[in-house]
Amino acid sequence: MLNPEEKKKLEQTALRLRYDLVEMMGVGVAGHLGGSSSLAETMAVLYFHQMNFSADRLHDPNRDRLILSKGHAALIQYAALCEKGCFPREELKRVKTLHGLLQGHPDLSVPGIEAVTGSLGQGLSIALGISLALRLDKSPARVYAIMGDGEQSEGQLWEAAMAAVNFKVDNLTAFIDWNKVQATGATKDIFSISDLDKKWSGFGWQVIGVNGHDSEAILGALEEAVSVKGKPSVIILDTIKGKSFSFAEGNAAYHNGIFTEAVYQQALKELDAIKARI
Ligand SMILES: Cc1ncc(C[n+]2csc(CCOP(=O)(O)OP(=O)(O)O)c2C)c(N)n1
Repeated sequence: MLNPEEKKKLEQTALRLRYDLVEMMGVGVAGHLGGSSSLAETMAVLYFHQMNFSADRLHDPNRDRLILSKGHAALIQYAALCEKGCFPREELKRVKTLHGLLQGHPDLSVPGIEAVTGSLGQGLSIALGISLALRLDKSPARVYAIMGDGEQSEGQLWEAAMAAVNFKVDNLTAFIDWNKVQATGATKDIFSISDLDKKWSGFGWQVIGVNGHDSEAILGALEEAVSVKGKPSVIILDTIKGKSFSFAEGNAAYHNGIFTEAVYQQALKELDAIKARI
């Protein structure tokens, strides 16, 4: 569990990641704000507390791996990797430009990125393959995979879900960012997938539900996941798409939205208000 100082630090880290998101969004260019901001606390907990991951040991065979299966939310992973010192801050401003390091979806040329993702449904299979390889190597490393709730309609991930149970993989923890909105509207209206928890437990996974904006709760879920032996765990993060930006919360328009100058300024103002409180 976290002491008050650690908890505050993680909240401040999540806030810093959201400032980075605003910097990368800039003005007049589309960016995936919504599904990035819903993951700020999870990224803060994983990269800044949980994972054995360091910018100066990117090729350590025993590093923990994070696969962002919902690769369109790359901005939040770029923010975390930048804050970890994997590349210079100037790259944030060059995001999605022709000669920039950081493209619209995760790519292996970015220090700290472990897999190319963006075609939804594939990340869990990749994470499972890595988990099996690490087990063969008797490595203590753990693998984390983050999926979206809209992504749950992709068939391939259910094949990986069955395989992970078949192979009794317990060094793999998956997340579902249950933010209830996908690209063009509410997930339930586009491809309704009820009882996610029962589906995953029916497939044999340990299922843990948690408030995805509470760092301490996320950490508690991770501790539970690590303690489960002989099967994989999935943490269902109850989140708000666009969290911390009032105009974007629950709003599909900011799945891949564009900031005007006024909205950009409002985004900064809203983060400044949070900063004053924590
Ligand atoms: C195979 C595939 N089909 C369609 C898309 C286009 N697409 C990008 S994001 C998205 C919605 C994803 O929703 P969700 O998984 O809920 O992500 P989040 O809301 O967390 O951003 C879609 C359909 C894609 N990237 N890959």
